[in-house]
Amino acid sequence: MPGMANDAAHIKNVTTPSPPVGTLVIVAPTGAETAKADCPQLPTTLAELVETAVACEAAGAALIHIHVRNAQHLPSLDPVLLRETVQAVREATSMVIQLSTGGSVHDPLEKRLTVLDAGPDSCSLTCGTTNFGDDVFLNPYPFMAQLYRQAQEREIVPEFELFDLGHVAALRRLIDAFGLPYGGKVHVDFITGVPGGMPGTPAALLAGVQALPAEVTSWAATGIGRSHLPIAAAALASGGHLRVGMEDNLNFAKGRPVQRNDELVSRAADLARLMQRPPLTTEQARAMLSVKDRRTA
Ligand code: KMH
Ligand code: ZN
Repeated sequence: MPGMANDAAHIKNVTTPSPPVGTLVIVAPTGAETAKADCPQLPTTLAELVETAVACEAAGAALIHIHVRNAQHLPSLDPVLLRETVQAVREATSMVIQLSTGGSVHDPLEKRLTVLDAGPDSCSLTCGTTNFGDDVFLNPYPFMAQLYRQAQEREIVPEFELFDLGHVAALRRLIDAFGLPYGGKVHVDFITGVPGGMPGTPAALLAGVQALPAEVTSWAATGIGRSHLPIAAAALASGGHLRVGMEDNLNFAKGRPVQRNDELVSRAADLARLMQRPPLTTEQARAMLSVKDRRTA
């Protein structure tokens, strides 16, 4: 090319920002919405959950987002079950353990705050009320503020769950009011495709990403149901991390139900490797999120 000083210089792109070197793969294996009777392979017992956690860690997941079920396989915020679960998963894996404070749409706000008593490394913190199918997932600002403060005091790293664009503004308000979360990092997760929340499209995801406060240090995304793969691809292409799991998606492909959570983790890990952003190890994930090491406590 005329005027080109060095033959290869024109293919050395120095104007594109480098993406994060690795990919945090989060697994959400159970959730609160699917009935065991409808999906017997859903991990609902402690033994099933621990087996799932071990398999997902081996497949590349570094953070597990946990909803606990009781002996009847129903969603539960029982403090004993929560403590036993945290302890068992902590003994069996090195994954960052995140407890859901969202629970099910039927859980009262006061009870959702008590989840922190179980001593997780991380907790979900949804940044606003959302229509959730025919139900309402309630997250009024005073509840969010209380959860934010309590997580700071207990040195638990929140993952800010954003179901809608307005949730980005609520995150801004929380940071302005209370400063940075414990550890100084701000990690968010876009949950797209919930009927009532932001659509599970790359365009909606990228609108959210562009609106994020400057304090955000990492973001992940998941798409519910059939938006699972497009959102994973869009997140990887845009510098985001991934959440997968049966909480969000019960079909591996059309007509092919998910049998095990680690199938979804393996596919996400493969995609991440293909995009030159291999799955983060649990130690890398702990450093990225600045979680407190509770493993020897
Ligand atoms: N089960 C949903 C109503 C969270 O874990 O924090 C709420 C949810 C979010 O799953
Ligand atoms: Zn959840």
